[in-house]
Amino acid sequence: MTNNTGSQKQSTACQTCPAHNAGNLLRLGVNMENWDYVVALAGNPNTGKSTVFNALTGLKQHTGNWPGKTVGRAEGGFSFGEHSYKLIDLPGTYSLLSTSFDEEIARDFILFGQPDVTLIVVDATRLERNLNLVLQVLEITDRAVVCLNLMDEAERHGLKIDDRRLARDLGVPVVPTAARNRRGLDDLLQAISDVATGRTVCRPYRIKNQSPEIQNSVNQLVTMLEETFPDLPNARWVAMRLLDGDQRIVQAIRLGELGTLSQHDPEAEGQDLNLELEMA
Ligand SMILES: Nc1nc2c(ncn2[C@@H]2O[C@H](COP(=O)(O)OP(=O)(O)OP(=O)(O)O)[C@@H](O)[C@H]2O)c(=O)[nH]1
Ligand SMILES: [Mg+2]
Repeated sequence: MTNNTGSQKQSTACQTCPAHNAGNLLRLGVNMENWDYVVALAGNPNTGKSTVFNALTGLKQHTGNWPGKTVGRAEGGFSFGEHSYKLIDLPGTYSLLSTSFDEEIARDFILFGQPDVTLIVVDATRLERNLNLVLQVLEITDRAVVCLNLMDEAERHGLKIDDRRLARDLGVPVVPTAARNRRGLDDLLQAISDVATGRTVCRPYRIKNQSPEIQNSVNQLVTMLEETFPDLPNARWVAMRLLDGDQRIVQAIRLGELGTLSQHDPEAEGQDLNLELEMA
């Protein structure tokens, strides 16, 4: 992850200006006809995604263990600095290779919804398990922020996490938060804004040890996929899934619906069922 020199100067100079503060956050609720950037909330179940969503949009997406569990996609808006953002709350998912219905909604949006920034909310007390999804998301996007949530719980358990080292190793910003107490949210907003505007350029960690045979097969498939689905954002990932025999992806290709997997109809699928639209 790097900051280019000009913007580094700018961001130092900005430290004292009002645009740098969470005070500059404007919660827009559902009033978001125009937005500059789309931010998707990804993460394992129960890591605090909806808590972050509520804090930033002012909406009241239910939180907590079942029945607070998010079952569909919810959308809300906020503005920060000079830009407005559409935030998409998604059901929790352990993996982008999942097949349960809940997890498919999240997976399809993260993969094919083309968010400008993917905000991955992780449980700081279960970092190792949560990093599985982080690494998968970093395989498919250059623009991600890790929200290291439940830091209050981690501290209570005496856990110390070197978040700077983690950011260096992952190649994307890592922001420690305790979203329920709104701790760290100003830094989180700044990191989202920096990645969205390109002020921060991520260098995500990618797994490199592929054999030449696999690389060759992937390249051949990528060429064919790009010819058939010119708007596909993740042809390389789709090629890997095909080689792995992912039936959901095979079926989507057969039906010609690969590019539209993210466009679920919220009403038809009972999404937003647990979203109360009044402001907090
Ligand atoms: N202690 C503590 N609790 C938190 C924090 N953030 C969220 N929680 C709590 O964790 C529980 C789960 O939060 P949610 O926001 O519903 O989590 P989620 O990721 O949206 O869950 P799913 O939609 O089921 O994936 C709730 O009881 C929250 O109040 C935090 O930073 N610290
Ligand atoms: Mg949720």
